[in-house]
Amino acid sequence: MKGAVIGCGFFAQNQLEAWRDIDGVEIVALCDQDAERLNASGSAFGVERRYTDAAKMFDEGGFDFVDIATTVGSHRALVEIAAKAGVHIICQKPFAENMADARAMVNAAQTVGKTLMLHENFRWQSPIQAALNIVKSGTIGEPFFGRVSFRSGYDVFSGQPYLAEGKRFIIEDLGIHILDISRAFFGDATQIAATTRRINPNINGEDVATMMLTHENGATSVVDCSYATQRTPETFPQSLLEIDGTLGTLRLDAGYQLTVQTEGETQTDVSPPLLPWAQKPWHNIQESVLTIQQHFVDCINSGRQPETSGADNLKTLALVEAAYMAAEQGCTVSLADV
Ligand code: NAD
Ligand code: 89V
Repeated sequence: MKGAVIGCGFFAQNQLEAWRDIDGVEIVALCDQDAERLNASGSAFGVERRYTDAAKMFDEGGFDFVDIATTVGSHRALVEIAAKAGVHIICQKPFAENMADARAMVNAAQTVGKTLMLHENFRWQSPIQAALNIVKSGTIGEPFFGRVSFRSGYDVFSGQPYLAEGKRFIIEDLGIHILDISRAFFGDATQIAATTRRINPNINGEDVATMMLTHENGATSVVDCSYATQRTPETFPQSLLEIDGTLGTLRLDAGYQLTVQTEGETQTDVSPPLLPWAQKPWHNIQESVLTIQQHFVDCINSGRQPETSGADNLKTLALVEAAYMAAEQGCTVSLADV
């Protein structure tokens, strides 16, 4: 399978490393508007075909899929051009700047019968997968309450300066992952309430968000996110879990410690492996990049839809939009209205 990557910035380096680890995949072309970044990645990963213009790269073709690793403002145009070129597509989160764009992107891929997967990797982190397997096995019975929590004081702005600039920050960039984890455990939501705060005076958007979701199956989940939390241990980038089920509870605590209490108690270290190209503390995220990209390849090869397909991710993006509406209006928002 031959691929092309658009966007050779901060996070794409992980995607390029992961592609190198996947059997049967070769990245044959790279694109970035910034020639310096393009050439740095081209040299580092030995990719000769390099473009500063995505349209030109698609005109010349010669690849089966494209991996779009640019920031959100370019996603719709790039997905549409990729669909027109008839290739399978991976697009980084956040999917789009609004629901109308995201729906148009899903339609574009469906019209040409190509796979569109969102690079929504947090649910693929191995500690989260370990917890999901236990919940799905029925060990703790029917889950009726959950808390998915991401609280940190880690400086994300030095690596990703654009995160300090936007009017929206934590729900759109990080909360989107944590809301998606909640969907993976409890299914789709019917309504959401939310509060937001900006604690860091040097950024434009909110850096604290607390959300409460009601799920179709009757479960309630609390999704809380903060980049203003100074505490020890610093848990970046761990998502912590507390899940109550009818037969017991599950907790994923700091340091990747997974505890299951039913009649007895078991504690397991579910720390992610440190891949040869990964660095702590990012290794948890980096491993999930490899896992989700492998999932994309497996889905294409077997004709399945990826778990985080474009159509699926519309529901995660709708939660983001609804959370902002709920926080602005001080009310509970029904997902049917988004
Ligand atoms: P970045 O700004 O470092 O890199 C983006 C690159 O895309 C830049 O080099 C830019 O020149 C290029 N680019 C933008 N528009 C383009 C276009 N139309 N054609 C060609 N090149 C174009 O950003 P980043 O931090 O790497 O983030 C990229 C995306 O990855 C964002 O959407 C971000 O939210 C996401 N991200 C995801 C995760 C994750 O765990 N899934 C982690 C970090 C970032
Ligand atoms: O995963 C992400 O989307 C990153 C970060 C962990 C910094 O929020 O942007």
